[in-house]
Amino acid sequence: MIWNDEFETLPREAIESLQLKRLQQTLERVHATVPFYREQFAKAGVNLEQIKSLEDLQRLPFTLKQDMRDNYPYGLFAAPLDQIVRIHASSGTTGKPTVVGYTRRDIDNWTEMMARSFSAAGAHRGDVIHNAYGYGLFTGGLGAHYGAEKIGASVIPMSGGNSKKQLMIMQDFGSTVLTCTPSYCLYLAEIAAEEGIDIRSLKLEVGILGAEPWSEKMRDEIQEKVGIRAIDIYGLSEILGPGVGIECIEAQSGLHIWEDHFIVEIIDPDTCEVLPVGEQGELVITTITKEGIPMIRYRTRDITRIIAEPCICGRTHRRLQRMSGRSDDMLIIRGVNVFPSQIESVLMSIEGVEPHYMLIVDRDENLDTLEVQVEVNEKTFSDEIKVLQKMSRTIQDAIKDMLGITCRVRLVEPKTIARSEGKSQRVIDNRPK
Ligand code: DLL
Repeated sequence: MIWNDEFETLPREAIESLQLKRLQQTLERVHATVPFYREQFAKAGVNLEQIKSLEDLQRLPFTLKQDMRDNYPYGLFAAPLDQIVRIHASSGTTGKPTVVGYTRRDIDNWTEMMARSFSAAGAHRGDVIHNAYGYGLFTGGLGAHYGAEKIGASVIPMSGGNSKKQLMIMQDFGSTVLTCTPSYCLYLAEIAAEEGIDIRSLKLEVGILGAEPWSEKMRDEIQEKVGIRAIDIYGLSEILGPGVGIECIEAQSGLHIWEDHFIVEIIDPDTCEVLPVGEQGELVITTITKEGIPMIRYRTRDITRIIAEPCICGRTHRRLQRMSGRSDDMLIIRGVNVFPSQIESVLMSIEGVEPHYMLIVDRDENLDTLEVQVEVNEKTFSDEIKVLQKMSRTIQDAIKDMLGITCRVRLVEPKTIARSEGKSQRVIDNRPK
């Protein structure tokens, strides 16, 4: 169902003229209230009167995660604290977190975007939404929560962790929609099997899964194992939280971006040049309705491409292809660029392999090495050594064929690779920095 027919089906020209108007308002707002942007625009020699078309956005400088860190905690806020009703932060792996603030109107818009997203995924009033995204500084839990309430569904604020209890609640409360990371969804399936619960027999119909990269093959695996339709949802705290974009259940192909709230560009991450529509590169997002912390040309580091073709669902907002990964997670192994999701696709296409793997990168006498550790199912693991050797070989050859890199494959016993209740970590890079 389309939640907001008026805005979700706007003709292209109407979207673009709305974008331009809102962009100009946002630029005025940040220019007036955020010294960082004022300085950035001055340094780039841009005068706001020069921004007369959407193309003119390209004259403006990019904003980086480091800029948020440099202005920690509130330096990029465009509203005084007494108008900020919510603060979230993303932990990051090193240093200070990045902090974001929402005005009441920002929360309303976010809730609207999540309501659109749930509706696009096929959720509606009457659904029991089991929300296993973490509640707290992470945006996943509360972001999904407000949207779920907005559409009139019954939301269970589970948060992550305590997997056996999650399953009990799902069974007893009749959860129909599950929201969590794709890796946690698989983990729940595994715990269910251990507990003797047939997860496919639960009332679950849809999984709204995101917050980490996953492959099309992983989707097949989840749909099959859990007996649900698995929908990809994208977002990032710097821009909003969950709900920046979502797949529609009709096509399950590409994530509609709410273009009345965001302008997307794709750039070449090395040259920073804007690429033509359809080409793959780094996603750059400008927010055009946010008040608390608007972002101008934020470099997400996420790699995707814009799909301009119309979608069968009737929404006119353009789609982004499933993220291949982050440019900073891209491994360069002996000069070859590899995303973990590409290796995942290869692994998932091999019979007997489980969807749990870890990539270990190291350096040996100046040469990069890659070890792929992957779990195999019980049956395969108890097979003769010859069978296992053959399987390692098959995986090695498939990776070589697809990606052109030679790796070492280590088949490991079921359940030996660490499971995650939130975002999974699939790469350990031991190379000296
Ligand atoms: O992960 C927000 C979110 C919550 C999205 C729940 C979806 C569902 P951050 O913690 O700031 O926010 O992490 C954002 O996670 O830049 C991507 O690299 C990655 N990411 C998020 N969704 C997807 C996805 C939330 N569907 C970062 N596919 C982003 C691939 C994703 N990567």
